[in-house]
Amino acid sequence: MQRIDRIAEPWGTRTPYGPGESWPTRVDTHLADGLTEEDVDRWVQSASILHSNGDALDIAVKDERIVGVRGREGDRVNHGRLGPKDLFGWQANNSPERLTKPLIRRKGKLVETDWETAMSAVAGRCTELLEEQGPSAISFYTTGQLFLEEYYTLGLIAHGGIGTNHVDGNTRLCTATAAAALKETFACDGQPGSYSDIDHADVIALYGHNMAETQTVLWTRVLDRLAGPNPPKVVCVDPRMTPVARAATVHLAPRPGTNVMLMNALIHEIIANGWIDREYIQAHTVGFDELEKMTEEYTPEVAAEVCDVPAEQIREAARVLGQAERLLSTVLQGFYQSHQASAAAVSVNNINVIRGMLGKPGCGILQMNGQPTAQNTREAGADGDLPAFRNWSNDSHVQDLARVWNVDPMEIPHYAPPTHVMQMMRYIEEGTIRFMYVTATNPAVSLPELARIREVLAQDRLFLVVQDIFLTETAQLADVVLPAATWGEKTGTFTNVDRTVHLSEKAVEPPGEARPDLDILLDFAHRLGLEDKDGAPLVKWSDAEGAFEGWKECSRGRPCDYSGMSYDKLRGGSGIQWPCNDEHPDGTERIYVDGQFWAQPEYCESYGRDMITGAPVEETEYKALNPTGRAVLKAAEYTGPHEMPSQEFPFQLITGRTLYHFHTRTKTARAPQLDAAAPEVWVEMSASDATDRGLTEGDVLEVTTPRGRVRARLRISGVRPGVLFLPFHYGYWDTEKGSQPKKKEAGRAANELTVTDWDPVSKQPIFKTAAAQVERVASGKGKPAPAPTTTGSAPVTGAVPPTVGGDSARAQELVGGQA
Ligand SMILES: Nc1nc2c(c(=O)[nH]1)N[C@H]1C(S)=C(S)[C@@H](COP(=O)(O)OP(=O)(O)OC[C@H]3O[C@@H](n4cnc5c(=O)[nH]c(N)nc54)[C@H](O)[C@@H]3O)O[C@H]1N2
Ligand SMILES: Nc1nc2c(c(=O)[nH]1)N[C@H]1C(S)=C(S)[C@@H](COP(=O)(O)OP(=O)(O)OC[C@H]3O[C@@H](n4cnc5c(=O)[nH]c(N)nc54)[C@H](O)[C@@H]3O)O[C@H]1N2
Ligand SMILES: [Mo]
Repeated sequence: MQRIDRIAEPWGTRTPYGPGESWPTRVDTHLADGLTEEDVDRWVQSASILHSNGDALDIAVKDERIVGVRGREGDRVNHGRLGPKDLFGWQANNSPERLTKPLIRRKGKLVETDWETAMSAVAGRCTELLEEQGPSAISFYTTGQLFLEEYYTLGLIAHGGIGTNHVDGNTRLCTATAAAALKETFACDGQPGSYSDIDHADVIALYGHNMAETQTVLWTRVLDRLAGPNPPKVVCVDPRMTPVARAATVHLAPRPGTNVMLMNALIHEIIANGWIDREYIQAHTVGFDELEKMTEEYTPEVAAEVCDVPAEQIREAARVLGQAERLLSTVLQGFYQSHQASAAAVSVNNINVIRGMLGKPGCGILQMNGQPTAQNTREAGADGDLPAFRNWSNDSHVQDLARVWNVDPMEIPHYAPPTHVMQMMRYIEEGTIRFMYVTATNPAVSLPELARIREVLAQDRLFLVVQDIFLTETAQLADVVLPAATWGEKTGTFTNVDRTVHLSEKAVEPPGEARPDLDILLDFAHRLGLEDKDGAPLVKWSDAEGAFEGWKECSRGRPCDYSGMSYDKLRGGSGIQWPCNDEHPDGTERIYVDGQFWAQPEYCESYGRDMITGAPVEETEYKALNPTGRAVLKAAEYTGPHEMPSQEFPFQLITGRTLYHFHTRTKTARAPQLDAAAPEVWVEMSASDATDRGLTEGDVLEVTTPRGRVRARLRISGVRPGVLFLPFHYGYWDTEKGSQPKKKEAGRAANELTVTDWDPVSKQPIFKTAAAQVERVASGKGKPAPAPTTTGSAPVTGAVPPTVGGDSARAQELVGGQA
């Protein structure tokens, strides 16, 4: 047993292993200072809620408080390991700043109130507007951080009860493109890959995915393969020198926004060299000829020019991908939040499909999720889609859902695609949406172009309900704030990237009067008097397990089939991968085995969209294209990013994450070890750009775009020349002033700068390319930027002290076989 500083060593100790072997276990534990395992009263089963990886863990409880966590050794996902956010993030639950009472706006100010007053205000205003204007006045904006049971209930209330089409999740900002890419290629959401593909792969390709910082435990698995015999080759596509890039066999650092150009060149090379599985293509796909034709002109030389990557490097990457025998591909925000997001992500699918690398150990695609429960937002229909991957443009699917809910099919809106959140903001701006119920998301920091968002959300004619666990920037704009219980204080299930479902049990009571999100939603439904077509209550459950049972029925026979699971079955052992049903009682490791897809016109979730315009494909067109339900190869030509550098704004700005923080930091800033590792915003620039401008590490800069300004210290890092990187974690709730930046004032949230623009197919906002300028406002006086040294933000100049956590950051590691 050893105690490791897991701030200084985020991935912990290596446990090397070889191809086809099982990943050794390593049980990681962190308890509050001074406590040992003997002091713990009980351990309660759960999984991590601070990323999409689904690290299984047990919550340590002492004196009815959470005092730590321990990885679950027997779980298929993490084999006992935990990442820094897992190890330290739980402390936020115990923060004295938690919301403990409902708040209501009186004379312009939020004041404490009781639940009765708060809920009758919420339900009352909703009812009024339904009478005045109808369902089009009402909108819901949820998250990827609640539980499956809560999303399913929310979707039922919004779609089956109120009948509004204005339902979306922050998953729109996050992994709408993952869903879109899977729907384009396989006509259905759901990840083809399994995490155990890492154990078998000989090539792992990461596209715009900084796995080392964003799924630290999954990266630990890759590091352990890299440290073992016959390691896999790693291909990394990222304009920054991330830890993934440093570990890569080939690192391509394209200009932001040029992913489709690069992908077309890679596909061109793979086809030109015959590195394709013609038999598989013939038997299981449609669209190959168009793909070949479309990519014909995209030679490595053409791409080299546009992407500013040497042609020889593109050839080298194509060779590695083309000669792989077991290829695992992963995709995340560097593709999803960049220009031509869906087209780029679909191209990654194309590579695996034309190489016939699907449904076999080591051959997988992970169109990654980011948030812990984002998969469930999508499955349960809380992102506006219909539950259980039903197709809103297939009338028989709508009828089937109406049967499950016992409502009239005409009451379920399906006349048009669901309203995405950026469109909802527009409708609020125009005044047609007048009620927005926000659950577990902080749009006043996370949406693009914040000056506009603040204005939209602060309007008097909008009734804004915010259900959160802290008084966030968004909550400060609300008419009613509802205090929620969170992870560890309520029970429910959630599903990670590789379809593994975990149960997370209630460990302790929530603080004060805070209530589980599910209970609040049930209360709301009852107050609205929502009924089914026989006059019985629409929502037929009163607790999480009841909601799960309802969901099982809704999912029966659909791809994401949970009908074979139960809370009992999820207790004790490992998480279970869907589909889990009579045929597969223990779940399903890999889908799309032997070229079998869920793409049949009658069964599929989606007929797809046009890759350039985003217009939905009609049923008849889809039937003609893909009558027997094969994988669809779709190609798109490259078009340049909308906002290109100019003389006034010479840089390309990208935004993203750091290892130690989660999103708008409402949780991680309240965990001292995590906060100290990256306490303030910074901006990254390459050494050559800094030298050209006479800037040094730590200088205080102002970054400007046509939308706003942000002030941050300079970190000279391995980002490619011409590009600036800003972490998007830093809002203003924890600043001295705690208030939004005034007009003309520099802020610290990256989204002061980002642009109101989205991908035409997935409607995901483009957070990763905008034109920007920098100006030095003060010398750093020798003080370095507050950025970590352990990550993609590692300094390349000057003497910057290494990021360490010290004694309070030591976690216990018990490597398998050690006693
Ligand atoms: N530590 C931590 N982990 C997290 C989260 C967190 O907040 N903190 N959030 C979770 C969530 S919700 C998500 S969605 C995931 C996100 O996980 P990631 O997608 O891995 O994280 P990002 O930093 O947003 O972006 C990844 C990379 O995209 C690169 N990039 C930017 N523009 C381009 C481009 O045009 N082309 C290419 N090829 N690359 C580009 C950036 O340099 C960056 O390194 O992380 C999850 N895990
Ligand atoms: N510029 C830029 N912007 C981005 C991104 C980027 O890379 N760059 N990434 C985008 C992505 S991928 C994402 S996922 C979003 C994330 O953006 P947000 O969703 O706005 O970020 P969070 O801070 O995770 O907000 C979640 C909120 O839910 C609250 N919460 C936590 N648990 C519970 C619970 O159990 N119940 C309730 N009711 N509330 C709870 C938290 O306190 C927090 O306020 O940001 C997006 N915005
Ligand atoms: Mo995300």
